[in-house]
Formats: sequence, C-alpha cells, structure tokens
Amino acid sequence: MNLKTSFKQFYQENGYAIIPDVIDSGLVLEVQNHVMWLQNKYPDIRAEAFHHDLLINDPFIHKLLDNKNMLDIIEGVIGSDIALFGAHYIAKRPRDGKPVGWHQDGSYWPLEPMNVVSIWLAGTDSNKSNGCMRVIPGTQNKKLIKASEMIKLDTNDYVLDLAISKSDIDSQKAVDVELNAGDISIHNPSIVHGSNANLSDSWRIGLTLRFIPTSTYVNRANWECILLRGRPNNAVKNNYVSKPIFQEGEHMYFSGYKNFL
Ligand SMILES: O=C(O)CCC(=O)C(=O)O
Repeated sequence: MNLKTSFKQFYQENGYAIIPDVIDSGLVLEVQNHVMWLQNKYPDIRAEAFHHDLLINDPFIHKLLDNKNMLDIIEGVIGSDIALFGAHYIAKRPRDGKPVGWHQDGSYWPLEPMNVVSIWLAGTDSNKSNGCMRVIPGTQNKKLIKASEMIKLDTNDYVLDLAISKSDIDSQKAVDVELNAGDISIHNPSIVHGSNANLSDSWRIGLTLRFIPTSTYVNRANWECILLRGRPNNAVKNNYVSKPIFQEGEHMYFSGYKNFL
C-alpha cells in the first residue's frame, strides 16, 4: 500500500488522518524561522493570527506548497485539479498560546460546493501539553452548524471568534491529534475540532492549509487562491495569484528563494 492510498480509509471513517514525515527537517526549520520572521515583521499581530492575506503572495509559502508528498496526499482525497484557498499559521507561543473553541471549518467558508480538505502541518511537535488540535471522530457526518447558531467568543482569549456551545459537544469522545514536527494531519470540513491553550514552555506551530478541487467556487469577492496542480475550471471564476517575486526586506530568505527572483 502506498502513502497515497493507505490513509484514505481511516480518513473516510474518522474524518481525519495522520500522515508522518511529510516534510523534511530542513523545511521544518524554515517554517519555524518563517513564524519568527513574521513575528518580527508584524509585532502587533499575535502568532496565532498570521492569516491568509499575509501568506498568499509569500514566496516561501509557494515553495512549501510545491511539495509532491503533500499534493499526492491531497490528490488522493479531492482529485488532481488542486488549488489552495486558505493558509493560516496558528502558532501558539509558550505559556500563553490561546485555545481554539470547538467548531466545524465549513461553518466559516463560502465554498460552493463544500468540497475541501485541510492539512494541519506541524512546524514543531504538537501534543497534549502544548495545545495540539483535538477532533471528535464521527462528527464529519453531522450537518454543518451555521455561524449564526454558534456562540460568540472574546478573541482576547480565543483564536476564533465563534464556537459551538459546549452543551452540543461530547468532548469525552475527543481525540488528541499528536504530531511530530514534519508530520501532517488532514481533516474534513465538517469534523468538530478545537484545541486547548499552550501552557507549556515550548512553541506549538501549526500551519493550516485548505485545498479545493478547481471545480469548487470560492464565493467571496477578490479572494486569492493558488493553482497547485492540474487545470483551472473555466466555468468557475476563482482568482489565482501569479508566482510571487522575492523582495529583500519584504520576504524571508529561504533555500530556493532565487527561484522567485
Ligand atoms: O491549530 C489549532 O489549534 C486548531 C486548528 C483548526 O481549527 C483548523 O485547522 O481548522
């Protein structure tokens, strides 16, 4: 059984799957450097909130996404015409990294249809003590709760501003998605998931990447996507960015930056 197919049955049954050793230690180090570089560049933005707009035209992110291991895994789930529509570092600092309330990703997304899969890429080890992602297997088969049915959270205390009420969750069934740096997990847009605060002495760095087939429409004006493999769909008017140009001072140096000059 190869990597492309071996995780699929587990994913279909449980709504998530772990795939070890997808990126090498050199790239892991660059992911860590990238978070520290962004923290230095944007001192007023918390590291849990390095969102899509800061990443979508960043040459390092484009290099990271040009990864056969990762794209083969995604192809196994959504087919061979692949685009990225979301990227977000949720990097939790030691001792005060914020929790993420229980939610289903699809509640937030303007995707038509909701054909999408997420990668959570571990830039450090991610475990119970530093606030790893937690999922409730089986909930990928439940209907999506609307944003209007969720409770509001204070973003001074939580990464996201909405959550499913605790009374609607059987958190006894939650599974800790523990990863080593360089591993990934994938998850379904309907699975209920969240994470606890990071109260440990170590960073917990996660990069969330959201992949759609090019037949899925992102119904949000001027939203920027990256075409990663295969062809765009002429009937679906998504907006694909060009390959970014590396600019000193604007972007972090990384191995291969010269490919973006
Ligand atoms: O990084 C976390 O703690 C939560 C991740 C998450 O909510 C997501 O990837 O959708």
